[in-house]
Amino acid sequence: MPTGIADGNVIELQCGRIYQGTLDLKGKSNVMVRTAGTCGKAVLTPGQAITGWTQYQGNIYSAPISFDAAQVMISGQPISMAHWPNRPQTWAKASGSTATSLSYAMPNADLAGATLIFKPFEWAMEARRIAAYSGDAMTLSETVDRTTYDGYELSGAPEFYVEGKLWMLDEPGEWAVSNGRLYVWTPDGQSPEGKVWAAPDKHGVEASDSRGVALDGVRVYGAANGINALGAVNLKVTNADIINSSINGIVNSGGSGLLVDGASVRNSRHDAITVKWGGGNEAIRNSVVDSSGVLGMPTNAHAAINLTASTGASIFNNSVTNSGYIGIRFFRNATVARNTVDGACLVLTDCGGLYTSARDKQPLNTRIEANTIRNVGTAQKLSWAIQMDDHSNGVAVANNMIAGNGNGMMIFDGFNNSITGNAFSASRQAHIQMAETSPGVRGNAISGNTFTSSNGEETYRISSDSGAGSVAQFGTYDGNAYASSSATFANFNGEALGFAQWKARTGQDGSSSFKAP
Ligand SMILES: [Ca+2]
Repeated sequence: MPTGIADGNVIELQCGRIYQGTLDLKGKSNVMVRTAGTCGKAVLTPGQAITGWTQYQGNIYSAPISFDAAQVMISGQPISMAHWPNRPQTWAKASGSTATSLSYAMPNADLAGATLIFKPFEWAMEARRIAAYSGDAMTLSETVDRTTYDGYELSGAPEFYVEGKLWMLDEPGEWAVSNGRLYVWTPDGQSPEGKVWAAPDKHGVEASDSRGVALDGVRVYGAANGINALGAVNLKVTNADIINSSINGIVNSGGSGLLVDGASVRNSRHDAITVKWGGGNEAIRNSVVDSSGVLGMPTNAHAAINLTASTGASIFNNSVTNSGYIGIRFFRNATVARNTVDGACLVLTDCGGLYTSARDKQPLNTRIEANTIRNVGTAQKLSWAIQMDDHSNGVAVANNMIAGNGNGMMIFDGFNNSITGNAFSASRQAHIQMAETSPGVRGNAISGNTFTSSNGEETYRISSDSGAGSVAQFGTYDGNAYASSSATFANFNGEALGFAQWKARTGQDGSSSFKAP
């Protein structure tokens, strides 16, 4: 692994070679790292092959390991840290909890140093380190990794599981470390010899607080964060593969000007590309983001591409598939265009394929255009291809293809948005939902869209805690082409309306068409 890199250096890595460790670019300026030659991307990894396996008991094998593993892969595919309970149960239900303890009569008292994962909400999971266990109560210490978890309080009787102890290794596809040995039960039950790669809790590239660092044509494999770049400005990641990250693929929280172009980010335990705070002027384009937040046991995720508070992002031409929670999250002055989001909300719910919100109620000035969004939360009530949450306003949603999702879109307490030229079909529950907690959904224009309803779904489901009089002021509807065989065209604050009733009730859709699908 190159060391002692100076500002302005160009680092050429040899093609096809594996560099073991963490590439340290912390605080550097204007460093370029690239692969030289055409024999394949140079590989950066903090991990290594593990050899010398002997049978421990049954299908469980063990081998010496010189570090505390954070991730274990068999033939390139991550397997799960040993956990209790196993699937399909997945979760146990606590008998009680306080802010620093959880009560449950566990099957084994060896829990000190293990990790508790619990579900404070349907849309979040939390982790705590277990310091001790006695009298049917776990004593909990710190929140695990604040960039990945949010620090929600423990209370009531939440669902939980525990992971990280050898006694929990009791089914195929689990691993554990104990007393300097790695224990594995491979998915096929065979000896792991020649197939195992394990990695410590270390990053592939450490580029925090750097300026103008560029990584081109490299492969980062089996790291904690593939590229850890907190506070980095103008980080460029081009033509790179970031595979099997035990935390996230690229982390640029607190930075700005991130460019990701032509990257492949696969198998990220939580998020693929995340700017959880700060940020600005990101360009994420032409990249493939697959399997974020879906590996192994259920875990927390924010979004496969997560730009929580960024202004000025452009997110173009990406493929975002198989996301545990949100596919792409963005904020103000953003353009989100020509992306495909296929399969999102696969682990958590109350979730969107695309997500934005405006808690400050200021205009988002954001465009969502020509994206294809499908298979988002197909079995859920609280899932939407496009979720415009908490006072979203000033958003143009144009020419998107929205098919086969739990719901097409949601505007929650939002106003002054335009929904134009989109094609909605095969929603499980409704194509467009709008809802408010107090009068505020106003000025939304829904025109020139096509809606196909062949599965009994409602075209509109709109409601207000303030009653039907407020619902009537949500927006305007015109020039739409509706094809519906559903018994209910619109759910108007709980009132089931056919198309003619909808027109009579609202005075809208005067120039829209309606037919059977
Ligand atoms: Ca287990």
